[in-house]
Amino acid sequence: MSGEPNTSDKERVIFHVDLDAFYVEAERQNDPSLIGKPVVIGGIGPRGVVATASYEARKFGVHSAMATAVARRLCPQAIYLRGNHDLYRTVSKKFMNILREYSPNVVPVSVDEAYLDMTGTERLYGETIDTADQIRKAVRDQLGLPASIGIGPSKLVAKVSTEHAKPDGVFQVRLQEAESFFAPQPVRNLPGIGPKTGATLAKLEISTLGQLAAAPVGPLRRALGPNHADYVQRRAKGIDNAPLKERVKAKSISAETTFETDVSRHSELEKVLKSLSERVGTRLRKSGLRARGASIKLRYGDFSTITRQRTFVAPGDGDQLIYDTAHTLLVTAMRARGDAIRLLGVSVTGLGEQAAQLSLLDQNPMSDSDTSEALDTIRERFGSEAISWGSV
Ligand code: TTP
Ligand code: MG
Repeated sequence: MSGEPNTSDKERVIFHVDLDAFYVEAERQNDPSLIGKPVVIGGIGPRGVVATASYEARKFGVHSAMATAVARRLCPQAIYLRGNHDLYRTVSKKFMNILREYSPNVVPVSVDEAYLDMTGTERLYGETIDTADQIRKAVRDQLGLPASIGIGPSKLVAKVSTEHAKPDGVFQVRLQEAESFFAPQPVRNLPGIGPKTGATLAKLEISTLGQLAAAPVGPLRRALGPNHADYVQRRAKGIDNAPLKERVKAKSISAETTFETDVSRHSELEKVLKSLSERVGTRLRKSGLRARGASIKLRYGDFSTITRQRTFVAPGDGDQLIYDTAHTLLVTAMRARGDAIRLLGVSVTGLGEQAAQLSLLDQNPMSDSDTSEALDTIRERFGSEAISWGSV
């Protein structure tokens, strides 16, 4: 272990629970003929993207964020489905409720994953690994879904452990093992290291977490900035003292972009507005929440900034709903002031879990949120930094 002390005296026991091939397994509950077969869920149109694939299909190289057209070439025998987002949301709620029976401290982080603080529960449930198996059994018995659990002294180590537990297993890493568990792993396995940081580290000839942990701090700070460098280096050693509940749940989700040169052409602004709406929609759906409204932010060439907000007819999470609302706001704002725009932003507001209060409008089986779902993965993969709007 490194010389850095852990701030708490007692080793924490954190579970990271994540359902296996969630959308596929949820579909299999409705249609058992899908069991054991390669199944791919995502957009099935020409520009469709894979949301997830069953483990049978993953053997052929199919994965999230891949173009469905490529998946079809790799695994033509798979069954291709568009998916049903309302079903996943309902199942997700039941899943979280099962977890809450095992710990008062459950923090959902996406539709199919949550952290549980299980510190000090040994006397209650017995061995830690056995408790994890009890939870997996409860999820399997009540929902028919396979879950994997990573156990660690922190959220970070628990989350990385889950990847080693999958599919349908448990994997535990103790505090004193964390650094050596991380050392041989590629830097991209560390949550928070995306393609951009990965590429920067590659230039410094850092490819594993062990190399990152041992790297001289000077060049690392110059490349990543001092705060980020120190942060990732600490995490590369498996050190993470973050509390389970780090911050209050986001009240809004936003995306914005600054143009290289100010833009006044309507068609160009619409194009960017569409992409921003899709980015926000992706993150919203992955969070499992719905929004009550959307807002836009405009900054003009003289740096004056305005925001405009509008409430939806009913809570929703679809790209089209977000875009249409943002577009109306943009058109109105541009009518009032037609100056060139330096920055454009979109956000969704009033986030909450409104699945139980679906309005009639929302019950269209081919809802906007279903179609948007399929496009989510690619956007997540490439992130906002990957997109340069200057050339749109
Ligand atoms: P994940 O937990 O990342 O993936 P998974 O549950 O399908 O497979 P596993 O955990 O066993 O690796 O995501 C949960 C669901 O979220 C997934 O079933 C589909 C959806 N999803 C997207 O829509 N876009 C994405 O980019 C990813 C990664 C997931
Ligand atoms: Mg999962």
